[in-house]
Amino acid sequence: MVTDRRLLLVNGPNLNLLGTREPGIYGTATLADVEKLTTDAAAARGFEVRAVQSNHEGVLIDAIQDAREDCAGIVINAGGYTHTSIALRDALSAIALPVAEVHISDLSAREDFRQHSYIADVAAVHVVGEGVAGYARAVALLIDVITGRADG
Ligand code: CA2
Repeated sequence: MVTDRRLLLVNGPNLNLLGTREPGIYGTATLADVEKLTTDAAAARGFEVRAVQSNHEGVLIDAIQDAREDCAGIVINAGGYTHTSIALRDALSAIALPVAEVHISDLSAREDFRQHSYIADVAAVHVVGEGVAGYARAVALLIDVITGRADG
């Protein structure tokens, strides 16, 4: 049985700029819109969301470590750290909670340096290139994993 019906939503560097620049790649929704749609998707399944966005790697790692205490899973768009941060990957691996990796854009259609994710193989769920709606799908798939309805 799941006792902590709470998810941690992690958005990494520059995602605070959503809706202000590069709408052709990232759309027009703001970070507040993303946090609301994620919260609504979780609420539909009886979960709450704690949201964190930071441009600082250590702040993200602290939030991930703290999730051990009271969260059942993590939805993460690590932004550019996806492609660079072994430390973030180690934190996700260490806490042993199910992870859903989300990317707004279709990484497979972008630059070579975006083709590798250090997070991919510690995540049970991957939603890539579905715009911000992908956060809602990631929540649904992650909750399926948490509640044992599927394995990602
Ligand atoms: O597609 C995604 O969600 C990314 O994680 C977004 C990251 C990028 O480094 C990854 O390769 C893919 C960048 C987030 C930057 O977000 C901005 C939003 C609006 C304007 C400028 C940047």
